[in-house]
Amino acid sequence: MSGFKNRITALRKHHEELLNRKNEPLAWGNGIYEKYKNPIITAEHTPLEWRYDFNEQDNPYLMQRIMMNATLNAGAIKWQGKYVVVVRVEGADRKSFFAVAESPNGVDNFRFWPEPITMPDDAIPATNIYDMRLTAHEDGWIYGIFCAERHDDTRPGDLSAATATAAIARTRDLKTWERLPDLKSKSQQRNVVLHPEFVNGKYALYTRPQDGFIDAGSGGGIGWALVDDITHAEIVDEKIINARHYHTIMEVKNGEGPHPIKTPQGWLHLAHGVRGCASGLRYVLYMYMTALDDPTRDIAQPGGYFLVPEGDEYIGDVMNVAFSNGWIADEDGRVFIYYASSDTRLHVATSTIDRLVDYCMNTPQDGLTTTASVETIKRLIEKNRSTNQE
Ligand code: M1P
Repeated sequence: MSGFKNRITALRKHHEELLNRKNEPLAWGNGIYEKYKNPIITAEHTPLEWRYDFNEQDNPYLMQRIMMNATLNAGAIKWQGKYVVVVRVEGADRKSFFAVAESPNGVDNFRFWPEPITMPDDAIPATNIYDMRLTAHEDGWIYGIFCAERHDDTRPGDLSAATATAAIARTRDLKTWERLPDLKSKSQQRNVVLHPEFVNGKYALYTRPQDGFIDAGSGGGIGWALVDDITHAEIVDEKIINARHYHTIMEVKNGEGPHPIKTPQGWLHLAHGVRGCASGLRYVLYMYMTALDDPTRDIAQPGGYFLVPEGDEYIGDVMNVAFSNGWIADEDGRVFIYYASSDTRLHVATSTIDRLVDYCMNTPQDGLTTTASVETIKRLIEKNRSTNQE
């Protein structure tokens, strides 16, 4: 065998070892969920055929012809018995695209399907697309809502000026996608998510109105809007259902994660909150619950964060970021939470519906002042004094 062929064999062996690597939960978590030893999908998990030209004449040095930079913010769905994620893959050229990867167990052995998704364009093509939320809606379609980013042509001299719009597509097989017109909204929108059920006979959207491409500004928080026709979706009335507050983990921005999970006690929501600090923005995950009969009515808001970057998760393209737009609630009550760290790689944390509802219902709310926090801690200490712990 030629040296070139030997090198390909070694490359494929190395890649297979990575893809087949077993994952295991980390010991000593917080009791709410388990994090895992390894990220589930990294740029190195992308198929070799996407990166190498295997023709010896054309690529005698066996170079990567196309490099992949990151695999992050994935939508998720249980599909034909498999745990399926629609990953935001970012190439070395900074363009993100969507690609499907599946696993037999939700925590390891993720493999990409052979080709990335070919997503049709809207009337005005986007420069970049990312962060798909998947919703198997009761109308029978699987929807993907994602951010479409375009240059802000009202600022021709500024090459960093961009606009964020919610793009909508739907599919029946995760392979062929029908693009619907982008969401019409007075403000820019990112982190828009489709609720899985009709509400008053209408499609319901979680929104995130924002003043600019980065700045949520006067947007107020996570919003809610009903839409008559998803094939020509337009926000007419929008109300804030999960507001931001001063000196909290979501002081600067927040955004709905995946669509909420329906439980007997209410809708279970996962979201991200952003605050500023000397080293930049810090993105963490938090949870809240809303009423079954009115998904806009808050019934539980545990204080503080639910999940943050830890250890190696702090390091990456955009430091200090935990972000999630996908989770899977299994038939047996297990929940697989897919989150990305520092805009670089994808992880899983596992829990159960019961644990997450318990977390939401029994974690003290944020009292919004130090005094209130200390009183909350003292109440727990007092409770423990009167509890026999043997
Ligand atoms: O870089 C962190 C995240 O920033 C954006 O989220 P948000 O709109 O809430 O600020 C998104 O670009 C997201 O993809 C990214 O992970």
